[in-house]
Amino acid sequence: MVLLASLLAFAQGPARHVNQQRLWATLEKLSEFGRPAGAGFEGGVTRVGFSEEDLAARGWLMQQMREAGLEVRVDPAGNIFGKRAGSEKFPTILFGSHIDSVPRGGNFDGDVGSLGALEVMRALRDGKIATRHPLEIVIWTNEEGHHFGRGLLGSSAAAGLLSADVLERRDEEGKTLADWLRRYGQDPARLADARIAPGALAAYLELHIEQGGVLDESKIQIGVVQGIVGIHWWTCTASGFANHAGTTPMNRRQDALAAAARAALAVREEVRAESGRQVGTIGYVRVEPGARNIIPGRVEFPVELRDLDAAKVLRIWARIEKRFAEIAKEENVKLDCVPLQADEPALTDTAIQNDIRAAARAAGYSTLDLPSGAGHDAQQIAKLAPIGMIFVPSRGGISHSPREYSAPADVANGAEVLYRTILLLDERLNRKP
Ligand code: HGY
Ligand code: MN
Ligand code: MN
Repeated sequence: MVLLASLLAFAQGPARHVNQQRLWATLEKLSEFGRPAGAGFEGGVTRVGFSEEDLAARGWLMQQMREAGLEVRVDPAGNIFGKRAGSEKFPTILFGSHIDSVPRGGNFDGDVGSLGALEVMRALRDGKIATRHPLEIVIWTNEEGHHFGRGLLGSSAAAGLLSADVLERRDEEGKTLADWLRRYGQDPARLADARIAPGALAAYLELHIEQGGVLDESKIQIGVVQGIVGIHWWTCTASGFANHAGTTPMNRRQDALAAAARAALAVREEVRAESGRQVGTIGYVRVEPGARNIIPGRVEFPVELRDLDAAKVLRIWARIEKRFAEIAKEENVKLDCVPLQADEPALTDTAIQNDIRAAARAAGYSTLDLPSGAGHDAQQIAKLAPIGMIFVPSRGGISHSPREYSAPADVANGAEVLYRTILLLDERLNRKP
């Protein structure tokens, strides 16, 4: 009997330190903040940064962090931190993610890394584990950038990458970032104080769902992230002339939507014109005046380009701009684009990649090295400290959708690898030669 039990335990791999049930129950609880009416956990969530739902979720999470014995504080950018002391005066090992979502998103993007970090802190407390380095959780503000066209907002502030003018940028409701920060109880004038001092961090780790289908298809449990793509955003406006749809002959039109439609296809062609994994997207069009019997006079649309190579993105953009100028001339409209955000690609630290691989191996999980096509706060924190990212499988590779899903065991595996990687880092960093 004993032999059978130990054989079974061996087949299942070493026991986890983190608690799968507790972590999953916490994910389900968080999903209630922003859950669509009548839906269950699998119905997705709308909890965009700075919304009422986000505000309520933040309050609940801070309470959970306090109950886990952490010292909680909020910085002037609204980033939430929860600290656990170390035995030495060493820089902090920071880990976390975000809890804001895209509109009609899922309950895993950001939540897994945030609550996985909380579970690690709970497990360390349960096991009475002391570390040499102080450990700190972070929940970054407004990662998705639904408002103001500024994603990675909190981590950008922490890395000193925000220009002061972002405070006066208005969202679609006419509110400025300064207004929103006041709602978070912060003084916008102090935004620059959110900057984390150079040398304050020993390392930054982020656990996240893959948001692509590689791990799921290959049945691999843990992804070791090699690097995170750069993300460039522009806002473009096609300005034509709104006129009667029945009386304006086809050759006399200045149709802003026709120009925007051609622009969308030009973006796709230019992105596809080179080999590689670069991607380009036009995520919405706002058509004015927006009536069946009026020729569109004005159309706003964004262009987003991503790649691990920033030079490639700029090269593709230069070709797109040329195509837009040709389209504008042919359609007799104005087509102008202004840059909104450019977040650089970032490579993860190779020594931390090794730690993540070793942690996964020790826990009995398979691993695969892969790049991240999604943006993450880690790419901003790479300016301050060596970073590492742990991915877990996303079912069907679906994300930014209510159908986003990762299995409870996969989520717990990721948290276990986070737990073990933190302890490996605590061991390896700041050792005297
Ligand atoms: O848009 C993104 O890549 C992200 O999920 N923040
Ligand atoms: Mn996302
Ligand atoms: Mn995310």
